[in-house]
Amino acid sequence: MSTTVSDFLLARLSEWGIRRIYGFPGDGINGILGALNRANGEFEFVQVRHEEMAAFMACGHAKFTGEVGVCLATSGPGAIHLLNGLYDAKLDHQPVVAIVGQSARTAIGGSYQQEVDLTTLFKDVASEYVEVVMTPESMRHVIDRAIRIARAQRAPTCVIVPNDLQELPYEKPARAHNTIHSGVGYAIPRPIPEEHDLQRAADALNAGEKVAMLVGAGALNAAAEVLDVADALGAGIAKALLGKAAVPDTLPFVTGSIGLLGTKPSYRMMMDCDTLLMVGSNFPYSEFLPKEGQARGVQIDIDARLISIRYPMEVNLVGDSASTLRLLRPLLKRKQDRSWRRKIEKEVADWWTTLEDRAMEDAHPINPQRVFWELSPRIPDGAILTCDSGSSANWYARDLKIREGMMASLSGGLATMGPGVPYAIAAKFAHPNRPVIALVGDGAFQMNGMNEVLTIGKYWKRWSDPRLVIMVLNNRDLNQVTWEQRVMDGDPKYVASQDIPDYPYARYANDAGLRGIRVDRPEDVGPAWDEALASDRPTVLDIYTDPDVPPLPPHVSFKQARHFAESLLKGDPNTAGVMRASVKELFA
Ligand SMILES: Cc1ncc(C[n+]2csc(CCOP(=O)(O)OP(=O)(O)O)c2C)c(N)n1
Ligand SMILES: [Mg+2]
Repeated sequence: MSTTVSDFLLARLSEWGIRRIYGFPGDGINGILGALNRANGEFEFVQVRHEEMAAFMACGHAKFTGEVGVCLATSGPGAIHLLNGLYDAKLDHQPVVAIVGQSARTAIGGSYQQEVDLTTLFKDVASEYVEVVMTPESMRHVIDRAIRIARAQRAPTCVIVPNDLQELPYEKPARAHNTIHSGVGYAIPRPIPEEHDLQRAADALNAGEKVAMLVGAGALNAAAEVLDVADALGAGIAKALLGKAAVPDTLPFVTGSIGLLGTKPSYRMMMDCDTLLMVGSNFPYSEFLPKEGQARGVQIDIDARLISIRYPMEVNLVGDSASTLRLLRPLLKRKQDRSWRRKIEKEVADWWTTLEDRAMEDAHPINPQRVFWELSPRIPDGAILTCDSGSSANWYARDLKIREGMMASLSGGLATMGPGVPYAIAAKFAHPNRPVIALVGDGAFQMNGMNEVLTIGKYWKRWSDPRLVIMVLNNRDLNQVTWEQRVMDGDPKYVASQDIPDYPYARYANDAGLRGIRVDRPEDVGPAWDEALASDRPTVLDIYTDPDVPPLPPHVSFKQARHFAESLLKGDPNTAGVMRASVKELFA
């Protein structure tokens, strides 16, 4: 049989180093699936339960490997299902290539079954590159460009392949006018700023007496350089959510997360600093940064579009974080006065004590903070952690002590529910020898995580280390939003939108061939983590937690406190429990 366009597509993916494809079938991609079948196991096709999960997995793959993630879906409904996962990749700047089927070229424009205007559909999410492959000859440059642009722009791109084209014989472009002759390969550039701009940055940083650093996803591969510069500057380091694993939480001057899910020492440091050094972060909430005019600002980011948009920076350095910091370091004078650093370290130490006290506070039945607190010392070396959107993101951000050599991620920019479990699956495929822990809410688990447990059941025996623990924060509530209704809007909990069905997740896991552990007593939380992390198979930890413990911001404004009090007066159904659980934290 001659090489079809689909065979060629796969050969090209292989030349680009792609070995795994997350997807779900349909007749819009049967030509490609046939070629996958013929490829004799050269590709690992991972079959998901829903195409959105394939996109999340492709994004997770990119996050945990730095490589391009690839997802494959059929035309019409399959393609539409990918969207949210692709937006997750777009907003977190991850290279993902979506390959989708389309109606046959002979039918396009004919209101045919499953015909959707896919170019228009993907135009926004794949704004860097979305193309329909029109002829066998153009497959080569379209796939080459989709991959290269995804890498170069750190963005999702989309290749649309009409189903009739998939089975045609492949033809090389002729050496003629109107043909495109592309090649494989991409070398990551490491841009650096001009010397005089580095000097201006150093001057500002050298003049400061109270330097605060904020690091994000762009600092994930720059830990040594960040720590070196922080040492010279006597600075504390706060971390945006996606930068959780950039520097370890075990260091005494790391103030932890910032923002609504942040810590008090991060907040205090930003309010008191006279100089701000931001590295690789697009952290959105300006109210958690210094007041305009309070601090001199220096920012390092690889993307000039993201420079100086959260705080008016004095020096804007466009460059690779590690390389730029390495060049900056010799220009910095080590601060002799370490009193600012000492003050930060004292606040960090006090804060960890506060967090422990909060975690050990009684709740009904289990304080969610304790779940995360007990996990910290038990996280195995080299573990990969994922988290979902919901109240668990607060405790993940604040309570979890990340150590060196770990990776951790969640949906930062889109903050979508649902990626916790699919990211964890992608982490296991990418690093089958590393333990993976997913921290998800019961709402997110019901939304899609439960379905993907079946995917885990299908594949886990391929992983050399079978440990994948999914911790379900079982609070029978869409708790994060319930608290937002109370605190931000002063509304009581709207039961109709917030209560979710109670369900025995541990039993479900057992039925699916995994291990299920149900925990409903605080003293069992630690041993349950031990058991799950020593298990010979993937485990669902179903932990029955108290929805009345408030995931409050580190500083609660007077307005928010008043809203909160008003919501209780308006007859919130959880009034008694909420009062009991939160007075200590809120008004102490
Ligand atoms: C797809 C999507 N839908 C809705 C939201 C809004 N939202 C954010 S957190 C949350 C509640 C999540 O509930 P759950 O997973 O049970 O976690 P909990 O907050 O209860 O711990 C909701 C509805 C979202 N971020 N993403
Ligand atoms: Mg919940």
